[in-house]
Amino acid sequence: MKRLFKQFSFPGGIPSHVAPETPGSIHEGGELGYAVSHAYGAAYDNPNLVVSCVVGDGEAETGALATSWHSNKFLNPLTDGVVLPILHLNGYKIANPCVLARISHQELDQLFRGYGYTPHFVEGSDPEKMHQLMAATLDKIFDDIQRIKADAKRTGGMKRPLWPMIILRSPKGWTCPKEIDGKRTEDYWRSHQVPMGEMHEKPEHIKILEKWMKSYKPEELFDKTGRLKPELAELPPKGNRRMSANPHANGGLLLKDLVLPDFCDYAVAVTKPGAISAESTRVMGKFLRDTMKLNMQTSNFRLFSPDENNSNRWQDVMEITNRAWMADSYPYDDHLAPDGRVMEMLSEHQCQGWLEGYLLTGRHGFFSCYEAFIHIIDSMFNQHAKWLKVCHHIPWRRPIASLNYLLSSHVWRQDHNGFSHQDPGFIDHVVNKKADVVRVYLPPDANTLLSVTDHCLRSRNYVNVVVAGKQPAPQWLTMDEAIKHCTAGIGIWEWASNDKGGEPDVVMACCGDVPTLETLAAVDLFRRYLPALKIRVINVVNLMKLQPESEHPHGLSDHDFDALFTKDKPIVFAFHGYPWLIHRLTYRRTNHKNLHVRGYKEEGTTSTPFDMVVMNDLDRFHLFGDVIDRLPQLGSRAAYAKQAIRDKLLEHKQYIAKYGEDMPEITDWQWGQQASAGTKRRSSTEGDNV
Ligand SMILES: Cc1ncc(C[n+]2csc(CCOP(=O)(O)OP(=O)(O)O)c2C)c(N)n1
Repeated sequence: MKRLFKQFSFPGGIPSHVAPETPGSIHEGGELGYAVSHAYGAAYDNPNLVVSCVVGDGEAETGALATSWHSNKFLNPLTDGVVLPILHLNGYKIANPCVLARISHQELDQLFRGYGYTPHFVEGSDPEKMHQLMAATLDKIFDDIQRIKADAKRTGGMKRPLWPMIILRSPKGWTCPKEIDGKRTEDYWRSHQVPMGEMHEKPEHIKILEKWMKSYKPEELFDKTGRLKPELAELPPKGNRRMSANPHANGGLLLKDLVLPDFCDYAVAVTKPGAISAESTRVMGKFLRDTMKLNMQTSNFRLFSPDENNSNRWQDVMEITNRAWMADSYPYDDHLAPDGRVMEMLSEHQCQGWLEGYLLTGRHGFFSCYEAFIHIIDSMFNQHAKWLKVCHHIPWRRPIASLNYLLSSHVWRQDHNGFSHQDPGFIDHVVNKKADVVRVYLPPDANTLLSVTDHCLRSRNYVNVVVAGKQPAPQWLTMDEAIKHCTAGIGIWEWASNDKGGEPDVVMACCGDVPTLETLAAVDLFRRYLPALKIRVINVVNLMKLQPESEHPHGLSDHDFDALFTKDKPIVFAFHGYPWLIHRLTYRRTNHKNLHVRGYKEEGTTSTPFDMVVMNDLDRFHLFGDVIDRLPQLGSRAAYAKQAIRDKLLEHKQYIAKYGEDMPEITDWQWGQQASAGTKRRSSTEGDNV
């Protein structure tokens, strides 16, 4: 017993909150707000599971928890399990009363009926009576659950049931001393976590503690040697029926590999670099559609999005399934059904919480989100990444499917939505986490995105962040090339470089679809204006390749890094996100002093796609100028070219002010062709709801 107590919240022991170390848990108790959405995530596609979920009245005040009551509109009584929320009104948080504990019974009752639940109140402070009341209420609730399930079977499960919930009102710090040092403690916020301290200074506190502990009559529970009495040890369930051994709470035990189609079957037919265009995420959507199809039988794959599934171009998935929906529906609704496998609610918290619950109980999923708004769940990502990090060191925790994000509708193509929708900072946040947990991919085209997607769906115990655009964009690599490029994660694009067999004058690196386009367009300008310049083009798909190998398992060795980026040549690096991140990842590299990074520098508004890159100095003309500035040896030859380019920028501004769109020589630009020779490209597909 000494050992048990000593390890609790003790250096080197176990945390005071429920944590990965706690058998039977999928839910870290530290950061409040996610209990109900985790519970629903666990219940989806687990028709025989009842997930009871205790919610503190303080936790119930958080934004994430407040929205999560609505999860019942997405729960199918035929194919999903049940969540039994137990709202615990103990009246107080750390130092304040709780809102839900201080509204009238009627208001409370109506609130939860309004959320679609049937509340059962269990209220009081006499332990004996409360135990009986709770037991009787649970009996009634489990009968109701069985009846609801049977009704659903009989009627086809099209109607949303009013699921039961419990509202438990009991004193905070129930059965602790009523007062300590003359101050109200039981049934008050003072009982939160540590009702008294100063055990060394105040011997009377030891006395209080002793009296308090003895009030539980340990002599009735344990024998003289401190062992639990056998008749009591008999009471809990056996084997996997024990809470701690429930396999749902160690999801890897239940995890089945996804059946994946061959991603090469979805390849965009690239005959030569840049000749055709495609919407990368729409191509990914076709692959996900068939992934969905192949796993319908096992019901272990879902997609999650805050109302952006189609906007991010995954609509082909609707050929196979629908959006989950148990609320009212109308004949003209678009792909809503009780058994839909696409989870859409306008709450990033919900999508994240549901997906975490779903993954932690041994299933698979993908979350698609506008890049700017994924920040809403920064903190939830933190907690999941921490959970995974700790699990790496707990041998009995079996690997679970990775948490996969597609961040689309990204910073560079928020033409109409403007500044509010322009923020590529989630990746800065993500790379703070342990290298053995996070992966960040920026595939430059559809074929690389397919290869990355396949990889993410097969991986385990990671958080994979994939950033890819949804608008029509030039396609660079054949599937063969894409696989090689993604396998390496970084590489020289030979067809775009002209330094083979010698030394480059400059390295032009790019990471992200739009920076890749602008880099290649800049290289094209050099072909025209300064063809003798030796340029090496490097593309980065796997951002973590830039880190030293000592920092990240994907990191390039210094030797390989130097071979690619040279030890002394200027590097102009066009990056999708904030430029500082590239510096952060490469500051130890030999040639860091020659690294000049362009990226998003918080300049944005409603404008054309090309103007977005111009505002942030990431456009082909600025990149061209950057190279010239770093190669003084070009001398006056370059001065004319630079002037021509400067004039282009002025022309661009005048043109967009007049026509509201980019110049044809920008939109129709094709790699290796004269501007006029290209066919008019469609630069956006806003018809698909922006
Ligand atoms: C998101 C978040 N904000 C703040 C805290 C700090 N905090 C820890 S416990 C607590 C009060 C919780 O009250 P309640 O949910 O009613 O739980 P109780 O301890 O009363 O059962 C707070 C604010 C936290 N853990 N998580």
